[in-house]
Parts: sequence; C-alpha cells; structure tokens
Amino acid sequence: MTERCDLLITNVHAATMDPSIPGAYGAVEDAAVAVTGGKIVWLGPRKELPDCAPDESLDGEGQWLTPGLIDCHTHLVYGGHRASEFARRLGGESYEEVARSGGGILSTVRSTRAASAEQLYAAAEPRLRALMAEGVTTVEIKSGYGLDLDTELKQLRTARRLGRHHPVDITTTCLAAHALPPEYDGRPDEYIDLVCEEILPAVAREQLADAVDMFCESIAFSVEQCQRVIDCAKKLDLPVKVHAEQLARTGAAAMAARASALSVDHIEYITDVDVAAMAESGTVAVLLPGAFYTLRETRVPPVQKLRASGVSMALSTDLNPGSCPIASLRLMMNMGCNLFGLTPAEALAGVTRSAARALGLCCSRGVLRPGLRADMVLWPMDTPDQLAYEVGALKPAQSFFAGKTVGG
Ligand code: DI6
Ligand code: FE
Repeated sequence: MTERCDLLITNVHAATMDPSIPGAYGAVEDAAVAVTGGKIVWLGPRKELPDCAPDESLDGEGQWLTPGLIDCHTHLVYGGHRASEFARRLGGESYEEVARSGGGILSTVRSTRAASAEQLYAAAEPRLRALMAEGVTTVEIKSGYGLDLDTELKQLRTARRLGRHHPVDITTTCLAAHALPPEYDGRPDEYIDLVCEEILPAVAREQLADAVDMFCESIAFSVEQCQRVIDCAKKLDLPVKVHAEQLARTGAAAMAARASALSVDHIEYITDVDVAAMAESGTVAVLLPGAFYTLRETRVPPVQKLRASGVSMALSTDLNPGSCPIASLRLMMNMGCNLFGLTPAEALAGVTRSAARALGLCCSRGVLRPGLRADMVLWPMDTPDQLAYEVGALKPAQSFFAGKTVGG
C-alpha cells in the first residue's frame, strides 16, 4: 500500500548534521525528505524512497537542506539601547569600567524596568524577526534585565508571548543572577537570597523558564554565590547554564561541569582542567564570537583543546544591548571560523546539533533524521561551506517550522 505524507521534498541535497552519517555534514546527496505531522518521517537517497503519496510536493531544485538554525544564547528582550556606552568604549573605557560606573547591564535594567510589556514586545520583535529571516527556528531568550520579581516575570512572559505569535520555538532561561541591582548595593548575598527564595520559585510556579543561568564574574557573582543558585535550580528541577570565564578565570566552568550543567558560555579563559571536567560531564561549550569581537577581546577560547577532548561546541549570538547588539547567527558562523578557528562544518554543527544539546533539546531537533521535528532550511548554495563563508547575500530559499513553510 502507498504511504501518504504531508510534504515530500525531492531533488535536494541534505546536510543532515547526523553524526551517524559519514562526512562532516552527514550529507545525503540527491535526497528525498518526507514530512508528516510536523516530523520527518523518511530521509534518504531519492532512489530508495518507498512509494509515497504526498499531499504537497516540493522540487528542491538541487539546493541544500539543513536543520533549522538554533540560537541557544540570547538576551533579546530588553528596553532601550546602549549606543552612548558604545561611544565610551570606543573612547577607551573598558566594559568593566562602564559597568562599575553604573552603566552596562544596570543601564539596561533601568530601561527594562521602565518599559511596559507592550513596549518590550515591540522592541524585541524586530530582533527575533532578523534571526528568523536567516533560517533560525529555535531561539533561547534569557531574562536578567529585571533583577526584581515583577520585571523578571515581565521579561519571561514577553519572551513566551513572542513564541506564541511567531513560527519559531522560544525557550526561556531565568538569569536573575545577572548583576547586583542598585537596591542591593553592598549586599550581594541578600540578593542571592531573593533569587533563590522568591524569584526562581515564582518563575518555576508559572513554568516561565526552561533553565536557569547566572553570570559568574568579578563584576557579577562569585562561584559560591552561583553555587547557591545552582542548588536552588536543582531543587526546582530546572537545568542550569553558566556565563563563565568571559573576562577572567573564576572556576565557574568546573563548578558548572560538576553540576552537570547543560552548557558553559563564553569560556575564553578556561584551562585544561576545565576542559577535562566539561568533557567528563558532557557540558556543551557555547562560543560567543560576537561578544569577543564587540569587546575587542584578545584571548580566544581553546578550540583545539575542546575539539581534541570531544566537547561539543555551540555557537550563538549572545544578542544583547551591551556586548553584542548583532542579530545575525550567520555572522557568528563566519566569526566562529575567522576569529576562533572553527571549520565551516563545526560552525554549522554549532548552530544546529550542538546548540540543540546546549538547550537539552537534542532528542527533538538539531539534525535531520526521521522522528525529529521538521525544522529545516532550504539554501540556494552549491556546498554547505558557503553558510560560514558568505555573509549578507545568501538567504534561505525557504524555512520550515515543524513541517510548515515560514513566511512566503
Ligand atoms: N554576558 C554577556 O555577554 C551579556 N550578559 C552577560 O552576562 C552582556 C549583557 C550586557 O552587557 O547587557
Ligand atoms: Fe550572555
């Protein structure tokens, strides 16, 4: 009997990113892909396609199909902007100096507290749309510009609402331990009490966060304070991620690995011991070359060590108003290669398979494989190497979110 399916794509090459298929991209040339109920139900060489009666057929015209891109680390819901701080940094002040003088994250906290939920939504939507226009189908959004219960909830609800109104999956992360709010000046441990006793439990009650993050750095919170946040997240059954070793080595990555964190992010300053701990725990290294570039850092993350130790490397925008006001995951792929020494295939794995792992979502997406969600992008290119190589002109011919065409 002929099997029916919702959508059949033929005359296409698939960069599946499936590690069980040989080659850097897990490529299946001259492939066919069948989708039903929002999932891939068959993928393989077209010649082997079983009899199939699709409701809709698409001729891929010899283009390449990749998994939908995943931006696994953003702060894209915030009020205001920090163009004046950009000018100060260009004039020679450092990111830390700006932060210590009350600017930086705290400047965005003031604008985010002052903004209505409507204003936050309207400001965030173009950022999300810019990512989606590049083939992004899953975006993680963090809070962390509220630093009080109401504003943290406002940010997370705005993020969730963006997901309800766009063909994209939004995952949310509570980053209440991002900076010390002015009303707790000199009392960081009391603020951590507030995070652990009020903010995180309320966020968990409303099911507003899929994970908990923290900024472990001298301008933010200590390893001990972050350990308390981790313990609290564990009690609430929420996975953790840590902003670690971006500006200096603190020991945060090793602490995160001991706690089986999903990811440690930035990690320019990690050491061999940290890499070994991450390899052991399966913690993903999320590389953020846009923040490295914007802050004109010089220390690069130890990519060769991570690679040799088998640590998965994800790539993300870190989209935020201070250290990376750049809404382009494709540009991050290019920077990941040019600035950090990734291969083009590692860059694509970084925004698909490894990004899914960094969100704890590798069972549902990040590779093209039967049984997984049909988040896919069709690209007018001759080789997937072009995705990291070209910036600006190469756009998706078509994106699919859970098997449905996006836009057009
Ligand atoms: N690390 C970052 O890169 C962002 N937050 C963080 O913890 C920067 C946030 C900002 O400058 O607004
Ligand atoms: Fe960040």
